Amino acid sequence: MTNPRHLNRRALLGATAALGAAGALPAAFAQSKIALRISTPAVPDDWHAKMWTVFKEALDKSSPNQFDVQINLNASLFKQGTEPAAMARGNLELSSISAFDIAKLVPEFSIFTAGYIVRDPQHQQKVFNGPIGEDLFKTVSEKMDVTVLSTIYLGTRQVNLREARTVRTPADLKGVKLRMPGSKEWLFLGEALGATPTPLAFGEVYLGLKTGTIDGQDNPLPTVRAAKFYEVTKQLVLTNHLVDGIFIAISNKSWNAMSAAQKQNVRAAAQAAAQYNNENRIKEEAQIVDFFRQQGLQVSTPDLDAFRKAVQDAYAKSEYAKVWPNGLLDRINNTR
Ligand code: KDO
Repeated sequence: MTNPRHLNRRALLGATAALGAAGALPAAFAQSKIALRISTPAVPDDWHAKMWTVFKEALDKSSPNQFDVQINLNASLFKQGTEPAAMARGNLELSSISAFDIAKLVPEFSIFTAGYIVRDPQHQQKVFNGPIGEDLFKTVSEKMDVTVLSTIYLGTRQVNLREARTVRTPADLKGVKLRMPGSKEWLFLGEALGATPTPLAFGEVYLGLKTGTIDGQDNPLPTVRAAKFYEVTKQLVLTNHLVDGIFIAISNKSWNAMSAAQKQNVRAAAQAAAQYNNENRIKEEAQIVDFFRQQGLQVSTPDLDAFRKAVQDAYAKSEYAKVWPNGLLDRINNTR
């Protein structure tokens, strides 16, 4: 009988000799692939998690054997909100960063953390894919050492409560412990909505709702479905308070080391991912409310003028608005 160990060794020696004769190692063996580590808190079933597979497939097709795309979901590589620092230090190549992350280092970007400014997903894409985005992303690159590649529509944020209550105006959210992600920019938004904001990482929200350490949370409806928050809440209040965006960004260290052709392919892959996410999310948002009703949730619409006025007033009076460049709000409003 042939000893399989010998066979394997012989086969391996033969293969090595053949490679030597050919004079070059295939790229996969030559350790020349550029590692692109991605970290995101997104849950697997959300569109901004699935979009990374679109990114990877697009890049594998346009640049075969050049990139090793590693997708890490559920904040398994870096904690939510720590990705920009990890990218600046060169410990992470790619992530989707929020306006709130950016506002910490580029204060004027806080205009996009304010409620009721961006009107809808189309408005958002026009703002960020036009001159306003171009200017701001230049500053982001200078101050954060990351390059923004595309704008992802995360969805329109709504209030989601553990126990049903009547909510017509922000005053009706008084005392409600509303979970927000953990930064002062996020907490301010919760406060502007009339609630008592409570910081918590995204990965801890389900349990917080289940056990009652928080009374509610805010997120876009596709995320409420994908993260299964509907299992532990009883009401959706359709406040439409933030047309939210995240931005696919790559560390400048990695970006600057790429050839022009590689840069073009990476950017195209990020744009394909954005298109996939944006189309699917917009389609889902248009018909998702029925799903929640079927799950037994109450879905209510508050006095939107009252919410808009309270939130806009809170921002206008805040320290944030003081650093918004003159004319930026008008330029955003006039983008059509
Ligand atoms: C959240 O923590 O509520 C949030 O929606 C904030 C976003 O900026 C983004 O980090 C998102 O979570 C995660 O990608 C999970 O969907």
